[in-house]
Amino acid sequence: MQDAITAVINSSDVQGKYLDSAALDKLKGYFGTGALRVRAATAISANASTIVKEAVAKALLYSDVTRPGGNMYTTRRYAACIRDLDYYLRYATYAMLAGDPSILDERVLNGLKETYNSLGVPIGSTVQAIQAMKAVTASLVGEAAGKEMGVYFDYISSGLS
Ligand SMILES: CCC1=C(C)/C(=C/C2=NC(=C\c3[nH]c(/C=C4\NC(=O)[C@H](C)[C@H]4CC)c(C)c3CCC(=O)O)/C(CCC(=O)O)=C2C)NC1=O
Repeated sequence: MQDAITAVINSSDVQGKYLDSAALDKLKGYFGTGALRVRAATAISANASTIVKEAVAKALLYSDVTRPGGNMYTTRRYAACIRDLDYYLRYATYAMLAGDPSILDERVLNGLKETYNSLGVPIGSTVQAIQAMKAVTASLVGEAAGKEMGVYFDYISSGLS
């Protein structure tokens, strides 16, 4: 896993140089949003189950996936779906705190699309639910932090697509 700081330092180190002004600006931007990131993570962790529940209500309930024959039908599969959304929310929050998406590649997206395809989990509906979490989260944490979280929800969505 990388974060915004190690990413900037590694790329200077590869060139054997001190941080140049572009690298320092990146760090300044990251440090400047530190309090915002921590505040957002606090609000998200306190409201995680509500965020997931509202996203499910917006994107999945009363659609084909919850009807008999749908991939969320039966409590076991419904629970697996909720658990997956909770993973996406938690890992997007980690990535937002780190300011870097690498944790998503390593711990969430690696092999996920293949698993979903082999189990018949519909990727389109999953992406709709992730996008609904993005909207619900933004309304909870406000515009600036919502935009930052949106980067990582979008990263998961495009990694699945
Ligand atoms: C932390 C990283 C991580 C991820 C991301 C993860 C995902 C993940 N989701 C799975 C299943 C599943 N995922 C879903 C999800 C859905 N079905 C729908 O129709 C909805 C659209 C959607 C929810 C948005 C369902 C229903 C299953 C069970 C499928 C089955 O067993 O038939 C499985 C197969 C094994 C299992 O059932 O536990 C994995 C590995 N596991 C992990 O360890």
